[in-house]
Formats: sequence, structure tokens, C-alpha cells
Amino acid sequence: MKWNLPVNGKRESDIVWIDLGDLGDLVYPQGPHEQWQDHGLGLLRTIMHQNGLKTDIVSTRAVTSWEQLAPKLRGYKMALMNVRSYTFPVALKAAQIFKEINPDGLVLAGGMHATVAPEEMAEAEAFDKICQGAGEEIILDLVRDPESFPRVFLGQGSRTMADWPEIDRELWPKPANWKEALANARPRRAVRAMKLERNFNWPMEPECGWGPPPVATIITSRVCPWQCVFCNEASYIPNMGRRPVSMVIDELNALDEKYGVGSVVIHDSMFFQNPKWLQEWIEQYPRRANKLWPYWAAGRADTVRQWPELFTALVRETNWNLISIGFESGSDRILKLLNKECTEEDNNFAIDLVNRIGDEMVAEGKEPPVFWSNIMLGIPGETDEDAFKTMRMLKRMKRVFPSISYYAPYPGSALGFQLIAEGKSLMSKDNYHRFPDDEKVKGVNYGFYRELLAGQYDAEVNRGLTDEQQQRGYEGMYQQALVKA
Ligand code: B12
Ligand code: SF4
Repeated sequence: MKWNLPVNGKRESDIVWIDLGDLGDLVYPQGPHEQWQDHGLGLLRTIMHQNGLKTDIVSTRAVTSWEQLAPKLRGYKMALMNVRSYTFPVALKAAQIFKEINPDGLVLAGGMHATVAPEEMAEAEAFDKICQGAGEEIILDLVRDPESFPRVFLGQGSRTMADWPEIDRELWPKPANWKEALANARPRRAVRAMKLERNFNWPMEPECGWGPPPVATIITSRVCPWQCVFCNEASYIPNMGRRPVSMVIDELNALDEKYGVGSVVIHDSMFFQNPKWLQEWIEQYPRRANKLWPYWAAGRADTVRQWPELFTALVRETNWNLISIGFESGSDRILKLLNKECTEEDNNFAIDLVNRIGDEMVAEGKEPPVFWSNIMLGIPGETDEDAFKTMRMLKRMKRVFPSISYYAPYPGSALGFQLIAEGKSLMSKDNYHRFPDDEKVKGVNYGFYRELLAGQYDAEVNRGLTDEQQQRGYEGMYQQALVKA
């Protein structure tokens, strides 16, 4: 039998992890975020390797066509994958290819999509075992004896993240080898692959404009307790103790000593929760971390307003310099509809506070904090005036990276389930995959939003704003800020 090497090196096992994402994302990525590594895969693969279950890795992101993927999967007895709704189409195709060339092979799948849409997974014959929920406490038993599990079953997570091992980052996929890219892609793309390989900093992650490379992504908490109707992950991820501050710092220091760390991305859905933990972070991070690395992390406007001193101390003392806030909308009507539990006033409070802290820091000769501002447009029920208010809110922010997306009805969320049930979702199972400007819900006038982002309604948006605010977001800038969602 002809054995093709997996993307990242020698074949060492008859079990393969298939890392999922759009074809080519690790060859000639469209944007930085597609290059980020999967902590679910990293965690489970680390647990397996530490317990003697060696695996190989193949990534759909490191090839540019299905024809390239197929030979890399030949000869394996088992494939594992972490399926999210946005990777479901890729997962399905990869599983089907795997089964075609390894008819006796088994595909074991878990992840968010398996958790929230198990019936969609079960419909596809290619998935032999489907694990809903967390997998860290069952992965070893599952791989050793898959037949002892029913086809669809509930996994088991750790009680606390303190029980998770540090991810062995060398188990993450590498960016594509440029020579392989040259053999398979057009020369210009191979040049991009070469640049990517050089700048990726594997097994750390690449720079994405948020902070200096190499970037360390980490997760300190697992679940956000709020219930926004477009997200509400608390309804499908069980609560779990946060990783102790000391473990987070030890891990960053160890990564720094081994690979070097330039900046940190804290991938928690909600970093700014649990004041006791945050207070400890303020006390320990500046003292114990090898360096006060700047970091990206997420918060909410209402809690910024509730705990302004804590927030200010985090920004000033721990170098939280990229503050992701899910503002979503600048209109109370829409915020209510989303069950965001934040008001226009909360949003304005957070904006004014960060603007002020930024001005003070500039005056002190320091780097000011910047918002990563999550905004949704095209929410069912949104009026033109609601959308103008949202854009107006964005223009109040002095220093901001806007991250704008059209609302996407993901399964798992209350509003997503409702729109799917009403037949209004345009996100079909073969098109969960999102592009920034595609249309996601029936009845939404996307033409209006495209024009809005292109600056055609600037006169309405600028109403009531100061001259300085009006200058912000030059024509077309918000259009470029539209992200894949
Ligand atoms: C970090 C993160 C990101 C990062 C990095 C993603 C990456 N490369 O992994 C970034 C910022 C890029 C991102 C982007 C997006 N994300 Co995101 N993201 C997360 C977040 C906050 C953490 C993911 C994580 O690492 N969790 C920790 C690991 C350990 O958990 P896990 O991967 O789920 O794996 C566990 C289980 O699922 C299970 N498991 C997994 N695989 C397997 C396999 C087997 C065999 C078994 C047995 C078990 C098993 O065991 C693991 C250990 O417990 C989650 C929310 C969350 N709290 O999980 C959202 C989340 C996954 N993202 C989501 C969404 C919607 C998006 C976006 C579309 C958002 C947007 N609107 O732009 C984009 C899409 C990006 C793209 N490529 O197109 C949704 C997915 C919803 C769904 N139904 O799938 C989530 C759940 C957030 C939410 N509540 O809406 N995201
Ligand atoms: S949108 Fe943000 S605040 Fe709301 S539930 Fe999701 S992570 Fe939590």
C-alpha cells in the first residue's frame, strides 16, 4: 500500500486527528484568525499522548483540495475530529473521504456541533461515534474501546480546568510546507505559503495585528454565564472551575522559556467575570509573569459599569490593551431583543471610560488600550434607525478595531434554534461555512447593510456626533471590518 506522509511529518500511528477548517487556511490564509489553533484538539491529543495513545495529525487547512487530503488519510484505522457548526461541512466531507478510502476505519467525532445538532451529525453515516459535550474524561476509553459506546453519547468533562494538562503545542498542526504548496498550488500562493511558514512561529501562533509575535493563545475559563439569545453557551456547556491564576502564569512562563512569547490572546468567551479571580490576576500577573505581555481578552459593557475600578486596574496594571466587548448593538430595542442585559447607557459608559483611560495613558507616554468591538448587523427585527445608532456608537470609540458581522443563526443558541425552526435560516448544513458578506437570514435587507457599511448613510449616522467623531471610520473602513461569522 502506498503511504503518503501526513502534512506534519512521519506516520507514527494508525490513529489520525483531522484538524478542521477551510481548505488552504494554513497555506495562504485569508485572514489571521483562521490560523488559530484548536484548543479542543490540542487538549484531547495531549491527554492521549500522555497516556500512550499516539496519533498523527492531518489538517484540512494545510491542503488546498480534497484530492490532496485523500492520500494523507489512507491506511488509518481511526480518525478523530472536533466539529463546530462552522466546520461541519468540512468535517462531513473529510469523514466521507476517510470512510471511502478506509472502509473499515472508524470516525469518532465530538465538539460543539455534535453537542448542539447531534441529529444532523447522526444523519451522516460517515460518523461512527458522536460525542456530545466535553471529551477529556472519556477520550481514552473511547479510543481504546469504541464499541462499548453507543453511536451518540454524552461525554464527560473535568470538574475544574485545574485538572487539564498544559497543551503540548507541538501536537498542533504546522502551517503547510511551502515545497508541498509549490507542488500543489500556483506559484504566487506558494510564495504566500513560504511567508506563512516563516512567520507562523509554530508551535506558537502568528501575529494578527493585536500584539507582537509569537502569540500565545490560552483559555482560563470555559463558560460565560450570560444568556444572550444569539449565543447562550451556558445552556450547552456545563459549568467548570476556572484555571487557577498561578497555573495560567506558570504555563505562559514555560512557553516563554521554551519558545518565546510576544503577546497573549485569552480566548475565554468571558474573561471579565469572577472578580476574585481577576483580583488575583491583578496581584500576580505583573509580579510573576516573565514579562507583562499585552493581551486580548473579552468583557461586557454592563460589568465594566458595575466594576469600573477593577476594570481600570486590569487595563492599567496588567496590560489588558485589547479589550474585546460584545457591544453588538447601539439600540436598546435590539439589545433587549438579544437578551444582552446591557443598555445603551452601559455601552456608552464603557466607551467613555476606555476613551478616558486611553487619553490619560497617552498623556503619560504609554500605549493606550484599544477596543475590539464586536458588532452585529442584520438582526431580525432591526430597523434602519437601530443600525444607524449602532454605527453612531462605533464612532464614539476613539481607538477601536471594529469587528462587524451579520447576525448568524447558529444552532445551540435560542434565537438560532427559533429561526431554524421557522425556516428563516439561510445557514444550511452544507453552508454553515460563513463568509463575511453572505446572507444568513431570510427577510433581512442585506443590500441596505452593504450600503450602510460603504458609507452611503453617513449623513444619518453622523447626526448628533461631534466633528471629531464624524471623522472616525473613514469611508469604507467599516466595510473592511466585516468578519466571517
Ligand atoms: C476560542 C474560540 C474561537 C477562536 C479560535 C477558534 C479555534 N481555532 O479553535 C476564534 C476567535 C477564531 C473563534 C472564531 C469563531 N467562533 Co468561536 N469560539 C471560541 C471559544 C470561545 C473557545 C473554543 C475552545 O477552545 N474551547 C475549549 C475546548 C477545550 O473546547 P472544545 O473545542 O469544544 O472541545 C471540547 C469538546 O467539544 C469535546 N470534543 C471536541 N472534539 C472532540 C472530539 C472527540 C472525538 C470527542 C470525544 C470529544 C471532543 O471535548 C473537548 C474538551 O472538553 C468557543 C466557546 C467555548 N466556550 O468553547 C467559541 C465557539 C466555538 N465559537 C463559535 C463561533 C460561532 C465562532 C465564529 C463563527 C464567531 C463569529 N461570529 O465570528 C468564528 C468562526 C471562525 C471561523 N474560522 O470561521 C461558537 C460555535 C457555535 C457552534 N454551534 O458550533 C462557540 C461555541 C461560541 C458561541 N457560544 O457562540 N472562536
Ligand atoms: S454573547 Fe458574550 S456575554 Fe453573551 S452569552 Fe455569549 S459570551 Fe456571554
